[in-house]
Amino acid sequence: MDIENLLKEEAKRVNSFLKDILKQYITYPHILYNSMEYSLFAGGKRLRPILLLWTFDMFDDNRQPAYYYAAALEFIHTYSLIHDDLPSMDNDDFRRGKPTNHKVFGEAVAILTGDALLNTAYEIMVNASLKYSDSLKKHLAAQHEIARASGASGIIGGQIVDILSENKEGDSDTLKYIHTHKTGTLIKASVRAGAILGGCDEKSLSVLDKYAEYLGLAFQIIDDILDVVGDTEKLGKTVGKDAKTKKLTYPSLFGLQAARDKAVQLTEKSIDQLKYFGDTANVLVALTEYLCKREF
Ligand code: GRG
Repeated sequence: MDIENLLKEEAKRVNSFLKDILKQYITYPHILYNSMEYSLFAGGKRLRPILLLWTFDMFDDNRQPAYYYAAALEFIHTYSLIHDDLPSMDNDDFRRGKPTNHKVFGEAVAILTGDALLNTAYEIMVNASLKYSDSLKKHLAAQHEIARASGASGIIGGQIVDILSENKEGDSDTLKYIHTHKTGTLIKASVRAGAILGGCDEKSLSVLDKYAEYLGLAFQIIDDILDVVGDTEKLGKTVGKDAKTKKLTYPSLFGLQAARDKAVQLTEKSIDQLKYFGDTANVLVALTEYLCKREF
């Protein structure tokens, strides 16, 4: 299977949907539209939308409703990146290979752009549930997954603990909290929301839960490793920042080799879960293998 090409094609479809939907929700003020567009189309991998769509595909063939949720996830993810890069947070100059949003539009517009992306995501999802009101329960359940993952007990909780752990002696429980909340929670919500919208049964959902938990952890550990050994140009963001700000990461707590071993082990465990679905999960297996092969 040519997974790189499949991902490219899928990202193109997601991008085209994102472009259309952005115009439907905002045209004025121009600076806000330009700023939202700038960060949305600065070159993300579209991992969360693709996870949602490919999980959805395992249970349903009519993708149209799922695209709205895929877009909402990317809006929320992009907002979190813009806010994470702000001077009061990680103070980053580069993201997705381009100057960060506040470097281009200024801090006030960057904050408001994040707010606008977050709120528009909910507008998109609520409108989707009104459009497909015969499946209202599935839509509300999917929205609940995404809202929970984006909220206090999701990425925001993870971000707070992450910030408060800088320059401190860390421990593995705190590290696990940061990883599962800052990163894992939105990845898990992407998989769960896709499965729920597709109408999956309880057993499948609990298998996918485990799959996504292992995947989310592996993904963040690899991201931490790449911050040590990666290439700024290839990654599109400044590497070496975690060490500079004394962040609590898997390599800083356990060393690089242990981090590599853990990432491989978690990837294998996540792929094991997918065996339950047989060939239906082939693309998800290929995607999971591919993510682990990001150069580390
Ligand atoms: C609520 C402000 C706020 C933050 C929440 C998500 C988050 C916490 C911060 C963003 C920064 C960060 C390093 C998060 C960890 C998750 C992660 C590895 C994000 C990068 O995701 P990719 O690799 O990025 O999917 P692209 O650019 O490809 O979309």
